[in-house]
Amino acid sequence: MRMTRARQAGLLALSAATIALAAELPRPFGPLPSERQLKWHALQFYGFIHFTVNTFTDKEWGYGDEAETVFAPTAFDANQIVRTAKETGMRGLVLTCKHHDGFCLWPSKFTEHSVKRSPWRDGKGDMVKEFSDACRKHGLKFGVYLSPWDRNHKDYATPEYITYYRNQLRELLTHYGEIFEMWFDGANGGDGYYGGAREKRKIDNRTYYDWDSTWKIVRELQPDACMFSDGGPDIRWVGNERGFAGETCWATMNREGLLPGHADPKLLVVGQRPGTHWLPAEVDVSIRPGWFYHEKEDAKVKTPEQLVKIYFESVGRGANLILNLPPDRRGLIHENDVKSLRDMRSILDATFKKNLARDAKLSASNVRGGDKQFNTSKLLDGKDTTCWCTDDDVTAPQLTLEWRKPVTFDVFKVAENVRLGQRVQEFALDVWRDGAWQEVVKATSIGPQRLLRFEPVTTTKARLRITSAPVCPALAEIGVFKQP
Ligand code: FUL
Repeated sequence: MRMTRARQAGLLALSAATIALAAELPRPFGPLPSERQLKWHALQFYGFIHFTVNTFTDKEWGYGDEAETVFAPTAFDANQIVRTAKETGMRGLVLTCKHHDGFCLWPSKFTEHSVKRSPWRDGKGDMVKEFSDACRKHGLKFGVYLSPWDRNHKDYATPEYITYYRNQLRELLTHYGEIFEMWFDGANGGDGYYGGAREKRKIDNRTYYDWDSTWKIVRELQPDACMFSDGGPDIRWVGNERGFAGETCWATMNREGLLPGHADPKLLVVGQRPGTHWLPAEVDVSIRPGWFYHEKEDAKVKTPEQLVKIYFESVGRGANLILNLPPDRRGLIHENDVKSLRDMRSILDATFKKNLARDAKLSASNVRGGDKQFNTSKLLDGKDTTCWCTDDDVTAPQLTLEWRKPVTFDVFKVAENVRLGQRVQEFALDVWRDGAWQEVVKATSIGPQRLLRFEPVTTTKARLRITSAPVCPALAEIGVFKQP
């Protein structure tokens, strides 16, 4: 049978329309991550280095009157520190270039209160440079912390100090290569040395720092750097320093009015849905009780099991983890800390060595447009840019995993394609036991990665149920693991 020209054209147009329809990703939902935030999400786990005069005076917050000569590490080695971080899975380091006491780890042009006057490297050293060079050598990202509060500076609380602060910020953002994260601390404790005044100085931390202008400097000098503070603008504090994100943790938040030192910890830990901005949480916690090294805490280093728990409750809840490793008076990471970190790494490596989902047959209750570019194979392709997604009206789909022989597992991993927003509200995992489906675990919020731990189960079938979502889900990856 011969087709008329018109019919032929009609068919062609129809199939083109079907292809165009099927090839379309779902429309994004809610606030979306920026490119710089996406790069930051990919890091997941990195280190914090707290090092200054406090290490030598045995304090947590220096008053600002410390003599520069106290800063005297005897065997400082940035490579030992960076190697330790790298070996244990960290992908970057953020250094306290200046903590609240005002002492600078680099020879700033704008003050003498720095390594210039210390015996370290005969006053000719630049610790920020040694750290940033070592990070680059070992393939780690480098970030900086510059405390807004300065208990040493005579001008603190006047407009002159803001100029000083911004000058220092410019030094750090121009002389040390690419910066992945700029850490703005919200602490402003009041009293200090302040050039000898030894008094209490109060500022209004909503207006004093004029954050909008300060943030502009960072954008201009380091456009790819994510800025951290209580309220972003790129990354939010998680609201506690104990090492956990909320059991429900949205990567979104209402950002209006949030500033360093100005946000409600109870909201920060959970985030807000849908929120006005993509503002993911960073979990900051120290491997020891304090942020700085104290010999008396040598026996209080967190155990490998505690660190693994922190990992699951931060990275496993869609946040990033910044784990503090305080160098000791030698200028090295103490042996106890190194041991705990290595053992944590071994546990995590053994846990994630084999993804049992790879041995399973995957089937879904719906695949968007029946199109193979959105099918379940995308859940195991190791890419966070692809996804299994469903038709627009299918917001509660199911995914089944079937094994030929029984498998035992106690960790479930799921990730969303966050380029399309944080879509899923609630989900559950079931396993087939005694001839019926039984729920093992349920949770809210997925985001860039969700890890759930539970008592080991042995089964031949598992099922992920998306139980609530305002739009069709778009899942990037899944995983099924057994802890050692
Ligand atoms: C806090 C500071 O006051 C601590 O000393 C530490 O630097 C921590 C990371 O942030 O706000």
